[in-house]
Amino acid sequence: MAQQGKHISGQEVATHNTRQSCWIIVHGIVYDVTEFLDATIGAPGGSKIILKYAGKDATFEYEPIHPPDAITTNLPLEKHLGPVDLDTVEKVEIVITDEEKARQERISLRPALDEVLNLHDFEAIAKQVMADKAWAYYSSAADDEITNRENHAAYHRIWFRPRILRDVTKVDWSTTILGHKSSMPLYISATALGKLGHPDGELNLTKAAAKHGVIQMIPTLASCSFDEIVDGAAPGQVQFFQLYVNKDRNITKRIVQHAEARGIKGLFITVDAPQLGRREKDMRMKFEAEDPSEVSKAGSGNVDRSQGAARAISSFIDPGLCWDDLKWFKSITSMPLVLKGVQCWEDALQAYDLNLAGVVLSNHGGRQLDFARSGIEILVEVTMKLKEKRGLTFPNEKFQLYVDGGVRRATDILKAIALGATAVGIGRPFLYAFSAYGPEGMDKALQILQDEFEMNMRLLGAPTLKDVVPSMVDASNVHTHLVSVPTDRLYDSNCTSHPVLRRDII
Ligand code: 173
Repeated sequence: MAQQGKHISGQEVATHNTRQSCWIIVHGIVYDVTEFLDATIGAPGGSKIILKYAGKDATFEYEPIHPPDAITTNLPLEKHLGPVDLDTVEKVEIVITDEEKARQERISLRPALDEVLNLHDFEAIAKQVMADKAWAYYSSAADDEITNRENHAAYHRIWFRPRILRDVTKVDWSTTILGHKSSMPLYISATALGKLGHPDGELNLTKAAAKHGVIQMIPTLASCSFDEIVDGAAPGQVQFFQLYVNKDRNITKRIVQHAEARGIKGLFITVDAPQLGRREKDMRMKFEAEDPSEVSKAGSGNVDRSQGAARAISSFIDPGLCWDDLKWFKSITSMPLVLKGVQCWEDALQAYDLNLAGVVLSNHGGRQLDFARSGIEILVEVTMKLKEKRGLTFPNEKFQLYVDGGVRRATDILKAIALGATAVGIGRPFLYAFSAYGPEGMDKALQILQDEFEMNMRLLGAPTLKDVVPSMVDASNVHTHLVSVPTDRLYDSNCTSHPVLRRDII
């Protein structure tokens, strides 16, 4: 053990390179992570990735994924062994693989940002230029990815009934969400691990949100720390917070009260993830990245090969969370409470009866239960039943309905507004925008949506969002699940991408 005030030598750290005694260096500090290897909060990739860096400097691997304070807050103080003498630390060789060189080449060949015309384009380009691991994590969805496809497909079953000869010289698509101004009826939904796509991670979203006057929902599992994201906001910028509820309610209480103290204006409690879904693309990526020699060298007998990035860091989430807990939430915070991941009218009604501020009708971007219905389909039954049971009409100031999943166009959003949503959440498209083009990409994504709103409001004959009413859409087919599926993505590009099965690389 190092003495107080003295730097630990790289040679000493290097001797602690096994599962029995595992030290790592992050940002010049030595940590004893031996007990951490089996702990519930592991790194993406599990103990395997930590063991790869046993006795070495892990900063390079740690940096893109974790908030700077993740290790310091999760590891007991006595395991913080002190500063290392960096001159004596063997440099971790960063090997630039052929694959990475090819990726850099593809980045240099990206279309100019001017050529990006819609949010789909960002996805196609991100697929080409993102690191494999990052693409697999962001794009993957549960099981056969049927719900993931359905989320967007459901919007194709809703058609417009535009009105004519209305004065649409001026159109205004601004609104309020939980009482806060938003330039568009959308918010940036919470998505984990922003630094996988770009070194500035979630701050790309914060900055663009400020510029365009939209609200960002900060995720529990951001790569930037919560405070960095709040500090990155402009004066008066409104932010919400998405919460994963920890088994240790004291941790949850601390997080929630800190969020409120820092000015967060709404708490979105995720209720659709008592266990994380199987995202096989993500899981398979980890499996392929396995280097058996490294693992056996590090003396590990029980490497968990089945984890993807998400599953590996999600075990703190409490599967015991239930309706009774909501009273407790009300006792610890006065932020408006919204349930994120409601999937039927019965649960929406219960949330209303508990005086919550609203619900997000969502299946978690198709990443949880496959064959869960799309948010837009659920919206139709929720508005109908809440009218029938409680006489409510929507949009409703007191109990707001939000929808997320599959939103790619302002027309999608206008359909949701016509059917009673206050706003929609958008997640993946913004990740793709900043992964492909950094902050300018995110700015462009929001500008595209602004432009689409302007045109579509005019073509719909709706000067304001109040004029976007149920009779402007035909949603009579929304519950019809018979849709043609152009290609089976799981078969075409997921299962068959395993090296043993792969004939050609797409
Ligand atoms: O969808 C996700 O990937 C997600 O919500 C999550 C949950 C836990 C850890 C990382 C991501």
